[in-house]
Amino acid sequence: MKKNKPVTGQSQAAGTDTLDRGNTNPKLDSLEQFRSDATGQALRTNQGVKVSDNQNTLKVGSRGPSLLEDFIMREKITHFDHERIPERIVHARGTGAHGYFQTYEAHSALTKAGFLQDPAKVTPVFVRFSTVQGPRGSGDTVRDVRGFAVKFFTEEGNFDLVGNNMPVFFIQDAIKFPDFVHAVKPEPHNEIPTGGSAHDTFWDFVSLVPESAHMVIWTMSDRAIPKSLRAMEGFGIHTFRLINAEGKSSFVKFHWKPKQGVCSLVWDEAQKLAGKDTDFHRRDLWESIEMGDYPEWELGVQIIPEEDEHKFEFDLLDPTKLLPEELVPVTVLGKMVLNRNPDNYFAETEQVAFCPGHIVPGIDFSNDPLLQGRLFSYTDTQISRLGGPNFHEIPINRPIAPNHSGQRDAQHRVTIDKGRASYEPNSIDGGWPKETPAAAQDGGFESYPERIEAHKVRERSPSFGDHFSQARLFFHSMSKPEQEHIIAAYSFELGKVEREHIRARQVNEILANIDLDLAARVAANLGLPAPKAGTVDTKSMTLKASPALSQLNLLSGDIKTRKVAILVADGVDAKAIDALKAALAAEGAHAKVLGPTSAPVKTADGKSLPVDASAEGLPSVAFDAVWVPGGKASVQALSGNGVALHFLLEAYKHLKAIGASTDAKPLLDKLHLDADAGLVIGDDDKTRKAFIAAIAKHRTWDREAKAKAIPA
Ligand code: HDE
Repeated sequence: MKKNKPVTGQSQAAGTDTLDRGNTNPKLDSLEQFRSDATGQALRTNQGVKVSDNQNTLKVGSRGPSLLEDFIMREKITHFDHERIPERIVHARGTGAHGYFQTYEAHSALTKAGFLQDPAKVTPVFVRFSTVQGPRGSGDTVRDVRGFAVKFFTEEGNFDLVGNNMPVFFIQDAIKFPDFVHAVKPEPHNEIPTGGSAHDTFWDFVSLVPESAHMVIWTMSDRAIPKSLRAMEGFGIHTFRLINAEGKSSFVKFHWKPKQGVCSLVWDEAQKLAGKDTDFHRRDLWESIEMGDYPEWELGVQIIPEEDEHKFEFDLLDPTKLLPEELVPVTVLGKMVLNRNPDNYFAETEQVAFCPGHIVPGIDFSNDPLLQGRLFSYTDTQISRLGGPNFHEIPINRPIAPNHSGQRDAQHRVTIDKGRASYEPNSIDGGWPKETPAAAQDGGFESYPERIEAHKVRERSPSFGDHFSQARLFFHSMSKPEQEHIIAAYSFELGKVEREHIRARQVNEILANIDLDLAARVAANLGLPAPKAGTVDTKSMTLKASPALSQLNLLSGDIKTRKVAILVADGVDAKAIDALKAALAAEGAHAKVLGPTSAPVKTADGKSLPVDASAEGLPSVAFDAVWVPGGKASVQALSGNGVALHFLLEAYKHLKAIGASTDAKPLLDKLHLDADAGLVIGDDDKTRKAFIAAIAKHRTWDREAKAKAIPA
């Protein structure tokens, strides 16, 4: 009988991952029992039977019909047929990483939560970043909110901080969430657009729901096109409570502050990346961790003493409002480092199940009506997404704290519970497991005994009634370039809206109430009549601008982990490359040499220089900056190379730092690119320093007006 397969019977070592990923974290060790390594193992069925032929179905003769009795083929195909699970209703596209959290000191005055007491304690975490609108396979760089969900595996149970990269939300009450999500998701008749909000149903809804005004202006800002997941702030959004051992409660707002600084893509770059590298953000996170450039955030809180609950010009329970950092600064509690990529996307990133209701003693909820609804939704959705109520037993979701309860059975139960009593109280199993009084050492969870006296009503608090003053604060806190980007984003998105009455309503009833100039600029771009001043009587906040909201104030100031392209061709001056590489490496940045093809080039002194990729394979949008080294022949070759010319023009258009050796000036002249604060020419240390300083500034904003004339 003829078989189309290699008859080795040996284990295949090829493809074995030998990377040391620093497996030092207790949660990961607890996952070890679930990992499966097939190295050196025979191929078997799920029932453990060794397979001798994985190439051919059992047939009646080599050309005959297949036999139903082929249990090996049937088991394999049946399993395959059920490989997918429903994707998340929202936040379907995500990427995850393992890491740890460490508190800087004991925060016992604020909370009794154990993981915030001892700086020596390392709490494992798993983080999942996501976009909201698009399906699992959609692009990373679309204009959207980003999810920022962190699972802390604390010794007292799991604490999930399920936040976003923006500090407010579209709606005030959970009952509006399905309406909002139906509006933002692709239109139901043709499932367009994938991943974005530039369509009629979204703008129809938000123009009819003024409480969305503040969040929508955030999504029209650069925050909705982050440069990387590492360069995002994170926010818990809702007000929470922290409670200390004496039972004293403080209101808090959670913040994640990235050590990498906060910065964004420019719109043209974001759109191109969505096609050229759909995986841009997940690739960046993955590669940074593999290279040992571990991303780091500080966890902080704005603390509001209980007695100050009503001190502000807005309601702390209203999730469409932020608490300006100028009014209450962020107190830093500790740091989170992401240092390990998952072994398996599905098992970990897809199956992780977050829930804002997962809290530990020392943390509690506020009455924010959006948060209250979320406490129900997340567990409910996991039941259909993960196939039943036992999703807490999936390895990535298991707490490191022991978990014994009377909960039993249901689909996919993994735990083999011993004993006979699955009820409490019992006298058969010695009464175990038993309650732990809240007052005991390491006591049981106790809700904050807030006193409430009120009527049972369906109504919105009048204190939630101002929808525009914080949107205005946000717009007025932006730098000039950031304001221009917001105007351009509204114009782009509304320009895609087919129904004119929706465009006009957003301009006249929403934007005009935020800022008349903003509304007038957008109206002009859409060809609508100039809007009249807004009619809603909104008091402005006393605070006129919040510098903490402008990303221009949030850069890291260094160039660590930034990526620089070096464009070369035959005849390049190798010494210039070495000098630049050394200067960049000293600052923690990474350089890649790009040739006309992936083949090595010849240097001016006749040596062979390997390249990292071709300029076509790694386009300028994959980099933060570009340098053209000297070597007249190399520069001449690049001058006749369309890909290299486009590379430089595009980097210029995207306001990136550009550096060139003196030899390369004719190339820049050919493209009419003049020196500016971000475009430096020279061969000495001073030029390299100026190049590095330009990268640290992230973009050359002064170039923006000129760059608009460059073809996209
Ligand atoms: Fe979510 N949200 N959400 N959300 N959300 C989900 O849970 C929901 C809201 C957020 O990486 C779902 O497991 C309701 C605010 C993140 O796995 C679902 C309401 C914030 C993630 C759900 C909100 C978020 C989700 C979909 C209004 C920022 C991804 C699948 C009451 C503070 C977590 C799932 C991950 C996911 C419901 C509003 C953040 C359907 C009902 C506000 C980061 O349960």
